[in-house]
Amino acid sequence: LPTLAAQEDILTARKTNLVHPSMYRVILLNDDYTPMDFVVFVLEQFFDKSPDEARAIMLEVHNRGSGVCGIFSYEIAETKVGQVMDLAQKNQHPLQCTLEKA
Ligand code: NFA
Repeated sequence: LPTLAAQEDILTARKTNLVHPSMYRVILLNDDYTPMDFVVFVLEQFFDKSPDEARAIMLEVHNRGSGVCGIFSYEIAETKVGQVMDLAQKNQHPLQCTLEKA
């Protein structure tokens, strides 16, 4: 039978090999031209926010300059940034969306 110390070493080795994915905040930035309703639509459509949540985040961005849409793994965060930037460009709005490590 392995000693208690040896069993703990095995458990430690297993835990050490579990790499948690880094998480990233998706951030919306304020501008003077993008319509408020467009920002609310983006938050409902791409970030699964309720109408009230979406309006609160939109107003936070409008009043404070930026706001957090959600926190995701890198791949999901990058996909959401792309979706927001694509829709903004298609509608000729200057809305900016970016990520930052959480
Ligand atoms: N500041 C924009 C306006 O007054 C609204 C806005 C909110 C834009 C959040 C970008 C992000 N029309």
